[in-house]
Amino acid sequence: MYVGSALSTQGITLERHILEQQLAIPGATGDFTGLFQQIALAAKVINSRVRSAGLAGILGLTGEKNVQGEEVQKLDEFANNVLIRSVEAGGHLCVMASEENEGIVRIPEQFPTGKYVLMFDPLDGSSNIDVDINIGTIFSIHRRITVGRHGTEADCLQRGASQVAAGYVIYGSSTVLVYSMGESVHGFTLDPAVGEFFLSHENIRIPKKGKIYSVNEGNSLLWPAGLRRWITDMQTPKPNGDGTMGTPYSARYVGSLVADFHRTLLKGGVFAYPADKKSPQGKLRLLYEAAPMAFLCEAAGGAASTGTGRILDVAPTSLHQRVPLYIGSAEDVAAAERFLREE
Ligand code: P6P
Repeated sequence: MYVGSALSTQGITLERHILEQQLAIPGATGDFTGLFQQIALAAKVINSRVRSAGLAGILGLTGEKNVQGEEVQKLDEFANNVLIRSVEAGGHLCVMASEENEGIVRIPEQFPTGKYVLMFDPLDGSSNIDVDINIGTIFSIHRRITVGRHGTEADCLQRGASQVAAGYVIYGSSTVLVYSMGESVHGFTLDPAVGEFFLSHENIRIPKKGKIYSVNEGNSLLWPAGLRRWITDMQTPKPNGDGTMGTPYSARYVGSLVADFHRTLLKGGVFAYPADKKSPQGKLRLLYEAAPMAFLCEAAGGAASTGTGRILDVAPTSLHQRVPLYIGSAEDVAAAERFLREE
């Protein structure tokens, strides 16, 4: 949703908004604002490259593989480098982790370190780059729990409930940055005319119940019976209670987590990447995909579950561990958990 340059005159910038949010947090030092500014700068640079990728001939594969064993798209690599370079010198971080890096990303010796931990998926949904489908950047911020100049993997392996902030940038029909510090969720649309993010979605609240489900039904033969019964239930019209029949849920699936989650956050409903016979832990990564999205969803009044428990309560054991994900409107996620219990 691009509302034109009206934002540029009356709009609240991301920086102003974060400063105001910071003022509400006792003891906040402004460190946060600096870190967010660096993340926003990286988003603008990535956005610029994503928008011109087709012209710049950087689509397609570099031929190398990332830690997930997936072909690394040139844009993936570029986005990863931009994010790391944008934040490593600011003195706000003690350690980073990225989908594109097997181990932790250390702060170079020439730079100061700080009290935060940043984990990210630099360009989620990158397999959609060549077909011009929305992609995104996802980030998660924790406070460090170790002492010493550099952070360690232990600083990264914290429960999602201890995040101090999380967010994503969706490179879609417009470029929107959505973030939360835990209490509320806000969206900012990039005004390309001035290169600033302006408040466009204040205090996002997800509907308690929706009418859209989002799952890759190509995997349905691999699903447990309870999961199939859940999907069938949403496809079945229910009586309205006044003698008329309701309508079934609609199915929407982009295949890009940021796009499917952004729609779910704004319109309600549920997105799921379940565990199945092929992926016993699901496909999505806990630390830099499921946990930040769960943080945002709960802050907006929704829910996020592994199918049997709260995503934000999962105790991580490795940087790239996968987790099943059911996320969206609270009543829809609760229904999924009910059907999964009925194995
Ligand atoms: P599938 C993109 O590759 C991604 O990691 C997420 O963005 C997306 O939700 C999921 O995988 C799609 O996976 O198996 O349905 O193609």
